[in-house]
Amino acid sequence: MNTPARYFILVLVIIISLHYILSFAHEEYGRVTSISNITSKFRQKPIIDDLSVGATIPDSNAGTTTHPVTPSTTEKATVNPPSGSSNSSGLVYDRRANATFVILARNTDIDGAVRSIRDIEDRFNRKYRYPYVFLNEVEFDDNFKQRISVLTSAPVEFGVIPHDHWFQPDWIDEDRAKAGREQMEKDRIIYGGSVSYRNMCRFNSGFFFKHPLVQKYRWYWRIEPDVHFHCDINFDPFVFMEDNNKRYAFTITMYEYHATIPTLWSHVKAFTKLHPEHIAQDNALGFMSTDGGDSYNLCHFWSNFEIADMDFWRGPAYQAFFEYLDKQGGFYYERWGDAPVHSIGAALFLSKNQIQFFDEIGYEHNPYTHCPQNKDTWKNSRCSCDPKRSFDYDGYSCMSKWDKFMGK
Ligand SMILES: Nc1nc2c(ncn2[C@@H]2O[C@H](COP(=O)(O)OP(=O)(O)O)[C@@H](O)[C@H]2O)c(=O)[nH]1
Ligand SMILES: [Mg+2]
Repeated sequence: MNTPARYFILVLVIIISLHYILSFAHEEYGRVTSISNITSKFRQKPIIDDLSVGATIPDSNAGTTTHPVTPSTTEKATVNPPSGSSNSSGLVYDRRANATFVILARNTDIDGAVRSIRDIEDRFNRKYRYPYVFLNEVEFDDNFKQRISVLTSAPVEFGVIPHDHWFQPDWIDEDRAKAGREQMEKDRIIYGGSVSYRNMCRFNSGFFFKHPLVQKYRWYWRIEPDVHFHCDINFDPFVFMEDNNKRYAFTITMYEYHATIPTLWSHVKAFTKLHPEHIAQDNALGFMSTDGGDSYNLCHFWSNFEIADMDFWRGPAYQAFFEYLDKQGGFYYERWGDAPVHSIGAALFLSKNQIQFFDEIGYEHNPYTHCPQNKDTWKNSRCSCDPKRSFDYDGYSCMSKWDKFMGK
């Protein structure tokens, strides 16, 4: 062996010996320089592989859009496994939106709430770990809190709704409200005789986004007890909406019962006359009215599923709209639902391209299911629903009207 080769081997032996001495002497040095740690650097970035490199999700408004995963106002993820129940797959995002799930529920809704959270965790949130906020007009009991908390390692908060955000206001004429309820019961209108259902509709229309526990969030995904998510959701709908200037998203659209909102549209028209400044350019009014806004065709987005921007509800246009409608008393004298109120607000104050239909999200709320119509989505997302039985083109659905309106 020549002299340079001898020196080389000597230096190598010294380096290897030093490495072993340091590894035994300093635990941290040993961990950082372990083979498994070094190779993991090359294996990392499990980030939604199929999206971060420009995979596409179909956009009902604009054909096919690339889903960009670029940093903006969103939070950087800490890709630390959760303590305790860490899973092997870990998290799959590199950024998140400022978003939360919001679930309004009663203590008696616990079994249904468990089923919904199991579904959304399995199909989406175990990989994203967005927080949950549960709201109720009374305290959630310990059983409710415990049974929900074991289902997720995401943060979960339970809140009580402020009295005035829930209960029928004093200025409502109770005799008139009662007469309205009795009439609706006689007419066999669903929830026609219920005051609590009316409280719920008014709360969802104008107050949930003001709750102290949701103040810190911009985006929300509404979930109800006993709903089902039938497909893997392999992208982050919040980030998609943020990146594509969307502010309201739905999966099912249908007709409202006219008997629950007999005077709503006349109040909407009065409001638009008073406040034309709030009406958006290129709005979606044409989806709901084919005579320039004179009459309402009863189409609305089914609000038990919603992903939307709370800053839109908190903004001046929707705030003025809600306050105007609330003063008319129709949440109690009639039975105005949060679905038509949100939908009409979105249609008037957003541009139509800010409203997103998520074909990709297989969703069921009894008795209707939306099942992805795109074959690749259905297959790649391992959907458990039957696309042939999707509600989209049922006679009671407004989907074909939406497609036509959006020029699809
Ligand atoms: N805390 C509370 N939640 C309610 C009440 N009524 C309805 N909800 C919730 O409001 C949502 C809509 O109610 P639901 O009974 O599902 O109405 P539907 O979907 O229109 O048939 C669900 O999340 C319910 O759990 C109530 O009186 N108190
Ligand atoms: Mg429901």
